Amino acid sequence: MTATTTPDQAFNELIDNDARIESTDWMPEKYRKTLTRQISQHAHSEIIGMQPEANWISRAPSLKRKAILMAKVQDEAGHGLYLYSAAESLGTDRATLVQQLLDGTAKYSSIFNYPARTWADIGAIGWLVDGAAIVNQVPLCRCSYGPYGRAMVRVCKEESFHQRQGWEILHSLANGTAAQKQMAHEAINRFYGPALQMFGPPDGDSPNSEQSMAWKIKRFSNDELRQRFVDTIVPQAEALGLSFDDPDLVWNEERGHYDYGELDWDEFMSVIKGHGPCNTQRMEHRRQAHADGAWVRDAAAAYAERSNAVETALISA
Ligand code: BYC
Repeated sequence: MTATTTPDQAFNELIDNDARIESTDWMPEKYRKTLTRQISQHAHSEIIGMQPEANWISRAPSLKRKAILMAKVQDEAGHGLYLYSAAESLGTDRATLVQQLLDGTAKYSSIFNYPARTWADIGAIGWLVDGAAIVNQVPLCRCSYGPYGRAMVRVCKEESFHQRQGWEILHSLANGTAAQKQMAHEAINRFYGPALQMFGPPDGDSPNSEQSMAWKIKRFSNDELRQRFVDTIVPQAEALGLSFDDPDLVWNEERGHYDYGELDWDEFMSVIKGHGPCNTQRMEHRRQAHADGAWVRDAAAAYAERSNAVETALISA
């Protein structure tokens, strides 16, 4: 950067050189806005995503399974907290971001509006939902915005453990009784379509992708990542002795990838507009939890105020 470099030239130079933008750097308002949107929605997804699995903590089939599931759900809360911190570094405070979730103006991932009906669904969530999250988030470790990329490194490590625990649940069921194997089969097929939709709409219907890729927030398109995920899960399902019921899921020698059936995009749009099977339940639960936590926020604010007053008194003494 020279004395005559303008802030936007400096920004573009950092992007071109694959360097990081930090919170104190100048950035275009649209870059700040798109990142605040994506990171806060990612944080909301982690927090809402605790619900389907937390429902199963009391019904996990053994003490060991219960302890593992509790640790996973706690990890998701931690991911939400790192991500709210990363989003706040762009200038919007956490209370405002949380309010956007509570009043329904901010989205969270469509996948968490589906119920976890059986214990096998907990396996399917770990293997497929966390598996999809890993494929989406590994490239985000190289996101041009430093605080988001760095948060993703730890999140991805923890997601790997989550994915393994899901796979291990399914492995036990697939090698159990015929009824257990059937339960695993049904679970992975319930989550197959919704998990593929986690990557977002097809590229032609993704209004944010082009600019986000130019800014190196996203490194790959929605369809590229979805394909990468499909190519990963087919051999993994074979290793489990399970299969997906998608008749179009076949290896395409020419493309060197698996083809797969058209996803139900009308259903996806309906879910992200609030009409999925569990949207109402998820939001009611979150609003209640937020109201129940009011005394904790009030106590923390009162404590911070008192500490600041003591500090000011000491400085002026
Ligand atoms: N669900 O232009 P597009 C986890 C929205 S949690 C809902 O392609 P973009 C876990 C999109 O927001 C992991 N909405 O958008 C937690 C946009 O609407 P707005 C969650 C979706 O941002 C607990 C519109 O559709 N992961 O793993 O370029 C337990 C057009 O889309 C969805 C993340 O949040 C969707 N699936 O690309 C277990 C990853 N897809 O905002 C596990 C971070 C799209 O303009 N986010 N929309 O009103 C991303 O990578 C990107 O935001 C997306 C979408 C790929 C999701």
